[in-house]
Amino acid sequence: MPTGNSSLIENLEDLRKEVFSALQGAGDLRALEEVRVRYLGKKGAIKSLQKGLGSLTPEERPKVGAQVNQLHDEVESALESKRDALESSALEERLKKEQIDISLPGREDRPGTPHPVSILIDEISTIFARMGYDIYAHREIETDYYNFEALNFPADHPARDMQDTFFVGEGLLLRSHTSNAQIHYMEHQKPPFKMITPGRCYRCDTQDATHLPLFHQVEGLVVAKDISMAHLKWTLETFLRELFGPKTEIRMRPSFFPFTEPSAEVDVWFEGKDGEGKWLEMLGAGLVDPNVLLACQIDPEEWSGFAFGVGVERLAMVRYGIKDIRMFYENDVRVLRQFEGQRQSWRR
Ligand code: 2NM
Repeated sequence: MPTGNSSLIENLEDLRKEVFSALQGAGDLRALEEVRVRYLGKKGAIKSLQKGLGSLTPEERPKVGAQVNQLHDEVESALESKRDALESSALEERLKKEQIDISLPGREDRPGTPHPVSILIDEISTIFARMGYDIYAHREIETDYYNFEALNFPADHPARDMQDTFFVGEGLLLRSHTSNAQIHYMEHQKPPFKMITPGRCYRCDTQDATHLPLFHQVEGLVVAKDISMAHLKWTLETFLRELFGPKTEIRMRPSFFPFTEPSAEVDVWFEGKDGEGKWLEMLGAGLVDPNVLLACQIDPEEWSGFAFGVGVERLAMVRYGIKDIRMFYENDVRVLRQFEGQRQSWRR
């Protein structure tokens, strides 16, 4: 550093120019910080000057000292205002970049719709509730006793086969029908009674257009005095006319189920669009076998009953014209959204 008052002052002038041009050139906060360290930092040029004041004569020291300090303060405040300017332009840029285009269309609020199987279970439950039936649900994981034995399925019945039922270990299986719920119900309820039981069932079927390993049933059971096939037929006709319209015709054909005697298949007459109609098999039904009542401590000499069962997916396929049962569970919203609020033509 040159000694002597005038050259030091000249040096100060050069330094001032240098600092201010560096400040001007700082394009962002990082560059500005570098400038600050270079001139005001511990080893910076202005700090070194302040330290060098000690080598001046006592006469020079106050005057030069004042000028160095003044330069220090000027640079400090210039730095500060430059920092403010850089910060606010950075903020402005960010706000511009993150601006929300309020002219864009909003995201639509699309709540789900009830599944067609749920719609049908609700409708069926409503129809039977209005006729005074209890709506009762029970377990899906069941013992052999409640799924087969109490229902009069013989030990060698094909429905008990590995092919037909999912065994889940420890003597438990996934129920193959909802009838287990009716055994539980009868163990706690004294006749007379009317009940239906909706729910999930499982069969070890290979999937195709009409079979899935999981499906839904609604089964009904009435136990009272002197129940006959006439009560059964009237009940199913009334139910199916509520569901499919007042002109609905049904017919019953003899059949076989282990838990009923006699047993029947119930067909419904459907008019096609082309004027051609056909009978479609919709339900199974019959008078409750005395062995089933006995298993539940109900005296078959005193009480009699009818029972029926219907596949909900099958009903929904007929009602909505769906040709493949798998469409119910592929979760394609274009399929599933069609049914909500769809009114049947005979309903007011
Ligand atoms: C059907 C067909 C015929 C039925 C029988 C019983 C019970 F518990 F009373 F024994 N529940 N469900 C039954 C009878 C079910 O489904 C096609």
